[in-house]
Amino acid sequence: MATITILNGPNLNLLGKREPEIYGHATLADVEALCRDKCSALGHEAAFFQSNAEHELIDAIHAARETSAAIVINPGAFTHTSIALRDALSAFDGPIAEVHISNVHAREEFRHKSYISGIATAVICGAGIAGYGFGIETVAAKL
Ligand code: CA2
Repeated sequence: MATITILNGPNLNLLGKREPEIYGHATLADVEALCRDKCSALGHEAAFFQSNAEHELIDAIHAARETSAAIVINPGAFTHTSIALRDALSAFDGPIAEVHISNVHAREEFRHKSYISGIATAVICGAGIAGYGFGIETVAAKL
């Protein structure tokens, strides 16, 4: 059994509370339940964390170096801005799945650029919250 860390970035605490036409009706609690179920079905443990603060996500990635075999991350808008998050993920040895609920490539131009994709093992977008499950399956298959 391994621990898979699932990280969510800024504003994802608002899931299900606004913009359902883009992000659907599921809440972050629903995402957490999906991730815990998927990890446990695969014989692994989930560590789930959301923060609106870049440094807290970086600290969680550093902590995962000691505690986790894989990371699934939806970096939210930090995807498109944060070299610091990319550098932290680069220092993680295990597989990393980058997940986006929406299809960022069908949205505004500024969402087409990801600082994370180049160091991720897999990138999943546009599958709704099911993408977290696909991300967990993908990283678990590499453990
Ligand atoms: O599609 C995704 O999962 C995103 O990572 C979500 C980010 C966005 O900045 C990325 O470009 C794509 C935004 C998360 C904000 O989520 C909200 C949910 C409900 C209401 C408002 C924001």
